[in-house]
Amino acid sequence: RSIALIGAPTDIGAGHRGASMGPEALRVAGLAEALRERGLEVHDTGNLLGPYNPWLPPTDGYRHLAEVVDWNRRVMDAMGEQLKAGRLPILLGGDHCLGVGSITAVARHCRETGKKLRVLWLDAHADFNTSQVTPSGNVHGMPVACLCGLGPDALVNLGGSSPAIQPSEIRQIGIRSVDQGEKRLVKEYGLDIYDMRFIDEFGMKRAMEKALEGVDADTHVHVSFDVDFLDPAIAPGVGTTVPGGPNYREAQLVMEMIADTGRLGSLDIVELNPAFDDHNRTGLLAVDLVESLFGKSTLMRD
Ligand code: DIR
Ligand code: MN
Ligand code: MN
Ligand code: MN
Repeated sequence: RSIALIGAPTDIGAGHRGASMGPEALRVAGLAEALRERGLEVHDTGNLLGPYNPWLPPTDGYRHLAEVVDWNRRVMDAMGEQLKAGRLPILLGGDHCLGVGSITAVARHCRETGKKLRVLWLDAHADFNTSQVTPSGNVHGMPVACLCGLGPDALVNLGGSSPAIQPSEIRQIGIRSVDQGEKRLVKEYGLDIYDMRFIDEFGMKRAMEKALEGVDADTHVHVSFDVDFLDPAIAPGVGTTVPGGPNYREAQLVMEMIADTGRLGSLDIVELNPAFDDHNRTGLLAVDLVESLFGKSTLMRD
């Protein structure tokens, strides 16, 4: 299987500057080399070019919406191109607003190839805000809502048909920060969420079994890995840390159980922010976890 790395160096949707340095931090941490060691062919397509971050306050509930749309179009096109070429694309973000472009491309690919889609959204946040309820105007808090058809026209219709996905196609894991108005929307749309309370009570194994239920040979699994999913004690290099996240072993189990399905078809690695990191520790951890996602066992099974 051949892999394409797509860098999207922007923090256009984030509340802190620095996720724009994420792609290079992942490269410096040895992402391509680690995947090659797994026997995979890796094409680093380099970085996409997009607008600079003007760092302005929100207008009508959104910060930098025009620039966010611009970046997402580029991401959607690049992801779509690699999927069409039969490669497994890895988006190196960049903040999580780019999940709109990435997953819109993946959803279209699934429609064209007759595959079922399962999105696994690994995150501390539900990312289901709208311009009405957002506490910040930052679009990285809105991508799941946009994908489900709730958001500004330019993002909701990025791929030409809205909504890009159904709530039934997504599972969220690790959630522990949901804003007040966002909670209501998440319930209304019926999102399937394995939050930290669920994980505390039933364990990560059970959460992942449920999140992967129904994944079969005809399923394309997309993983959208927001690095703030991880507990800040092991992953300080993100803009919006939230205490009480999955520890190292739980995170490894998540990746290994996804790898075991053999159905991984695309991946986002987003919100890595080297400006908050400690000697690229979080970048190195992300690479370690991605190795497991691509089948490396921590138990020396291979
Ligand atoms: C918060 C923070 N829920 C917001 N969101 C995210 O501004 O919407 N931080 N996704 O990473
Ligand atoms: Mn996120
Ligand atoms: Mn997050
Ligand atoms: Mn490793």
